[in-house]
Amino acid sequence: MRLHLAKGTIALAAHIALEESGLAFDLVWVDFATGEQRTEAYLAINPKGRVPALETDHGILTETSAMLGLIAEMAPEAGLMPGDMWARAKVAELHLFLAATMHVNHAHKMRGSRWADDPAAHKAMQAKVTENMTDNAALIERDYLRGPWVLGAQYSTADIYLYTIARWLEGDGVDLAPFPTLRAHMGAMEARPAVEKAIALHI
Ligand SMILES: N[C@@H](CCC(=O)N[C@@H](CS)C(=O)NCC(=O)O)C(=O)O
Repeated sequence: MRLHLAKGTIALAAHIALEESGLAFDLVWVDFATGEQRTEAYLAINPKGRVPALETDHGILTETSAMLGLIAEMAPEAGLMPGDMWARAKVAELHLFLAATMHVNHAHKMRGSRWADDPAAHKAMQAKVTENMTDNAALIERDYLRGPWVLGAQYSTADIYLYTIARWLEGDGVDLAPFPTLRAHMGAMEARPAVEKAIALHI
């Protein structure tokens, strides 16, 4: 498999999952500084002009949640997806919250032009980022993170996805002091060899 990725992005989640899986993969770095994600060559891989994109023997995937699910299924021995039906539903629930709500709230800081052309509107969107991300972190701390992992004792792709977005919180102005379980989760993630190996390439 081949993962197209950029530093500081959600593509870290698929990268960590690949490291955890033990599957063979290559990395292809996309240069955001030159706008490579919008070039014809990259749009032929991912017409959305975003990372990650995962090239597989079956075709190309362009959504993080789908990639995490595929990687977990391809490497069942890595134990990234619970066997229990309800636990899998809770993983899906958090994946969707992270993708559709929290990632979008974060994107209002740098990518306001997706939603408005008026610079004043961009400023107004940026002004909400800290508040929205703090609210999202509080919800996760209270309702999603059983500790030490999202599901309690069992590690899963939800932990990988959550960690990737949690890395953005301080930069978004969120004070992590009121979120001890989330802070412990980040520390536990960083103690995993696969995570350590992946994040070393994202500094
Ligand atoms: N729903 C997609 C979102 C992907 C996404 O928004 N990626 C951002 C980086 S975090 C991107 O590539 N942005 C480039 C741009 O907007 O030009 C996923 O979860 O994989």
